[in-house]
Amino acid sequence: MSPLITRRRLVVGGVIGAGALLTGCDRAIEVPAVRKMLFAGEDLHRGLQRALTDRRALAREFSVAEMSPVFRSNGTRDPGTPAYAALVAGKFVDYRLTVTGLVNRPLALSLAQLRSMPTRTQITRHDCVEGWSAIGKWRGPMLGNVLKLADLRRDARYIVFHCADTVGGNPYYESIDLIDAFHPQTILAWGMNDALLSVPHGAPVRLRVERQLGYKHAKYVTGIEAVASLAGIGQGRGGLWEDYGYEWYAGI
Ligand SMILES: Nc1nc2c(c(=O)[nH]1)N[C@H]1C(S)=C(S)[C@@H](COP(=O)(O)O)O[C@H]1N2
Ligand SMILES: [Mo]
Repeated sequence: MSPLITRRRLVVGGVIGAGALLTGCDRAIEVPAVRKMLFAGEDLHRGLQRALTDRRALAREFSVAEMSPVFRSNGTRDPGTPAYAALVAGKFVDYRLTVTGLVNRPLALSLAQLRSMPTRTQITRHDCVEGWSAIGKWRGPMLGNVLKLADLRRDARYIVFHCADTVGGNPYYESIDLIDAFHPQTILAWGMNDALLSVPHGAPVRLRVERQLGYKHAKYVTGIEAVASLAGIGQGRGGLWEDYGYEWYAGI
């Protein structure tokens, strides 16, 4: 069974719970009517969650003593492309993080520039949809400060993260709205557990968006794009895993 099918089954289970549709319904999500119903549930869930919790509230932070002795890596552990291998060989001196789209001042930031910005350090729990969690320490500039530097335009509504790796032949990408983008714990982490971010965890820069599930935390970020709509990027659902059926809003 491919990992995509496994994940798809998880999503169906997660959205509709232990209902009659749950048995042998890998393909149910392909049926337009079922798909519509599943994602109507998502809208309801999103609305309820918005009503019940403040999206600007901070995620819980932990003490050094609570950090996980082992923080596993998941998904891509090395993009493995010649371009990425060259960046690793050069210790990321040639890496540039581009900030493009609906900004008045497009940027191409080096790792040194990102590391010279004021940083936030936070010890948080990462929750993967596959059912594991780990507590780690992350360090990097707030995404909001990078967006201010780029002078985000008023018509921007979403921030898209383009990554150096592919999964199943498709480029990994993710997106968040401006509430999450300007949340104080949303950072572009270049440090993890008091060291530079390692290749398995997304070197040189990965997103930490602490009020969201693991797959939203894009690793190997090479480009940040401000957009008014998610249509036209990938399959248009806001992320690689979302294009396979995961929820775009994965708030925790
Ligand atoms: N570019 C990219 N980002 C990614 C992934 C990936 O495969 N590629 N996997 C996601 C998933 S499902 C999880 S749980 C976390 C895992 O982060 P870690 O490897 O640092 O534990 O990264 C997320 N970000
Ligand atoms: Mo995950």
